[in-house]
Amino acid sequence: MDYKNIEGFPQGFMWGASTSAFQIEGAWDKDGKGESTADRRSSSHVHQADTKIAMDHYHRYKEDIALMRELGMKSYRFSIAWTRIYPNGNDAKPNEAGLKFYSDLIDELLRNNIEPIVTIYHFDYPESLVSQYDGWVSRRSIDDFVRYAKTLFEHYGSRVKYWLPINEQMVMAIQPDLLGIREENPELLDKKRHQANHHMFLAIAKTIKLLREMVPSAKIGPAVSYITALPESMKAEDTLAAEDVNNIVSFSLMDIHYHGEYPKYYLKYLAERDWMPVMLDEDAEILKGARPDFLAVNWYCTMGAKYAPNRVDQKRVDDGNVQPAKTGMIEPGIYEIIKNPFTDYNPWGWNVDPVGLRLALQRLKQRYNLPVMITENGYGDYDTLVDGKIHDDKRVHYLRAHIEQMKLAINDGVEIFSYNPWSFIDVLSSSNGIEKRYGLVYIERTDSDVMELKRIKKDSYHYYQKVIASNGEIL
Ligand code: BGP
Repeated sequence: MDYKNIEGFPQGFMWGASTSAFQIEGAWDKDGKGESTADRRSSSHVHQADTKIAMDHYHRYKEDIALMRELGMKSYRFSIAWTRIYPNGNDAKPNEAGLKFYSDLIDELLRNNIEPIVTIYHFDYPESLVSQYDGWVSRRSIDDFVRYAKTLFEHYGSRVKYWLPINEQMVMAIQPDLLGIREENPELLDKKRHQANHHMFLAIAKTIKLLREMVPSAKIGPAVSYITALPESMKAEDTLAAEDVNNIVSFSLMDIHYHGEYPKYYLKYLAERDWMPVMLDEDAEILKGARPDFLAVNWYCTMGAKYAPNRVDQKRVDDGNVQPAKTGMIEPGIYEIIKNPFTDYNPWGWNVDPVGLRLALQRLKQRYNLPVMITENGYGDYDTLVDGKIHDDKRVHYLRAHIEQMKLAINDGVEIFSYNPWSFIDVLSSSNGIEKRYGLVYIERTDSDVMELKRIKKDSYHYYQKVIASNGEIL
């Protein structure tokens, strides 16, 4: 629907930006830090930058926060590396140096009037827990996660209001190498990844209840990879296929958190494939009554879907990338992901479809009616330095178009209270090293050469600065 009168962003709207620990910090084994699955995974990508130095944010966080302040950021969404706090994931005592690093970081943000939004765990699971007991596959993982979260609430609970327990749990269940699950047998791998997913649901529910006891004024919500699939045609079976993608990949997770139980369609999906995890009697009680305060959504693009008949010669196909539903991916009997001919694509096959964001936000309102913060949204591209500048016009276009649609969604009645595009500075992409850049700030380095790691403001930085200064009036 078009509007004649458009109301603006609410006062106090939190304009921010996002990063995660392993993608920017570097100092991967400094001051007692242990190895994470993200460290190991990145060093296996031989021609890509790894987590060892990354963007050296660990040593340059003050310089980075000064840039945030100059940009006008009101919030900053970052993650804590579990292996800085507990190098082995479950050590007898936390690592004081790790605690101090994040304490200093939070203080520096607050001094600069930037609200910290903290992801407790973003793709960087302690390797030691994988060796000790197969990580999330074991039920022991639940208590270790909750104990780690408790340590964070004890140390930072009085200073951090917004918490996100686990980033994109469903993506990790679809790409289980992110969880450190290394299993050759495909049937066993499927069992393990769904068992791990169930344990993450329980861990999040317990963490939400714990935060309510320890810091009643704090707010917590899951950080979800939110996919919006659109049907290829007007055939009802294609619409159903697109809805199935949305349900299986995104809404199942939000449904479980919101209702405190697995929805029937998801139970059927798991049971029919023989992927049902082991659930104990007590699990129903654990899941109940842990409704989040808000939804934190990572939303990038739409994708096309059509019905894929269940033929014997068809197998589940994906390309091993982190994005959970890529063109060509098939779930026989459910859907096939197809290219959308109406939209532009970035060089990695992610499309630009801003109206899809408005649709996605409307659906959240209809289904959950919870406040929403956007914790990721951004454009990955090869950026080239020309005369010391980055003219990232496509990223500026992407941001403008998505902010416009977010504004319309607010007019539609969706309660959105924070926007944190991905990413503040260039980060290591989860699968594509540093060549796939997202930042508002360029980091001068390549995959093979660390260079000086100079911070250079891109055109998108200057654009977003004006957006923030006008509270979204100048787009
Ligand atoms: C999300 C992750 C981020 C980030 C982003 C872009 O799934 O939460 O960590 O990596 O996607 O993905 P990529 O780096 O693969 O381009």
